[in-house]
Amino acid sequence: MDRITLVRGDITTLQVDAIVNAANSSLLGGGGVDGAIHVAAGPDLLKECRLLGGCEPGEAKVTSGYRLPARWVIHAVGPIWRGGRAGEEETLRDCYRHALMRAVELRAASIAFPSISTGLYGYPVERAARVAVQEVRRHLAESPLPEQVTFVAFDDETYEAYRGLLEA
Ligand code: AR6
Repeated sequence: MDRITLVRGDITTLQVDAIVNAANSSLLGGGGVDGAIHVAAGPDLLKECRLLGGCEPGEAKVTSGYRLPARWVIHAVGPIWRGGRAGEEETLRDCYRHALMRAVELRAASIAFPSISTGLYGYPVERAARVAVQEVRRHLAESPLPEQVTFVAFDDETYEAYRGLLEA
């Protein structure tokens, strides 16, 4: 499907309408991609996040992108991996689904996703990539927006997991 692209690199540099943040439920910043997004966007991002009242796992909330090339940040909260029997897959699916719903509401033509939950939250990369690709494909089959979805892999393992699935 040519509406899906895979790139390696730093999501904060991408010129897309919206980037997705792998946030925590406080929405007040953290490490990993969340930290990188807050640094790149500048302090006004945190000010807006403070007004949002947090976010439940599986949900997604929108802010402006401030100093980022992206116009919006869609903050999604993934599940913390607890072995796989605590509803992690369902919560991860909800994350992608709700982030894509926010993108449609914004009429965003392009969106980029990091590999939600597979860093500090410990979700196995291959399993998470399968969920991400399935949910994005499901959404695109039913919706003209966003026109383009980019998966951003920050390391080789993530890149290879997505490459295998997207070539299949
Ligand atoms: N661009 C793209 N991907 C990145 C970047 C970047 N600049 N930096 C890291 N990654 P993580 P999580 C990758 O830990 O597992 C935060 O503290 C990273 O290599 O950022 O959902 C939050 O506040 C990995 O593949 O997110 C939460 O507390 C992927 O992004 C917690 O971490 C996700 O790793 C969320 O943990």
